[in-house]
Amino acid sequence: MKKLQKNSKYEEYDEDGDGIVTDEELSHVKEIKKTEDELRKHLAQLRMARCTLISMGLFTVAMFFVDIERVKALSDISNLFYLSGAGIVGAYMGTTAWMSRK
Ligand SMILES: [Ca+2]
Repeated sequence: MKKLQKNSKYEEYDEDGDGIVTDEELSHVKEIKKTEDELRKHLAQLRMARCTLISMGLFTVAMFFVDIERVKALSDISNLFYLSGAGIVGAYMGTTAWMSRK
């Protein structure tokens, strides 16, 4: 019987832990990798949406402590900031809802 080398990177594919990587277990590898990739991607998007929401909140709070003159001068930029931030969060929520439909 063939065995895997010690500490082989393919050891994780032995799903039932009997020390033998069967053909059936190997056939699951592709699926596992795909799911892991999707999870990583989803986590990155979640972080991005979270950071955007938090920074929008912080920006709003910061506006209360800034002179009204400066707020007026920055109004064009802050409008863009809010719109693009809402776009990112909205796109995240939309794609998440659409993906989980499957
Ligand atoms: Ca096994």
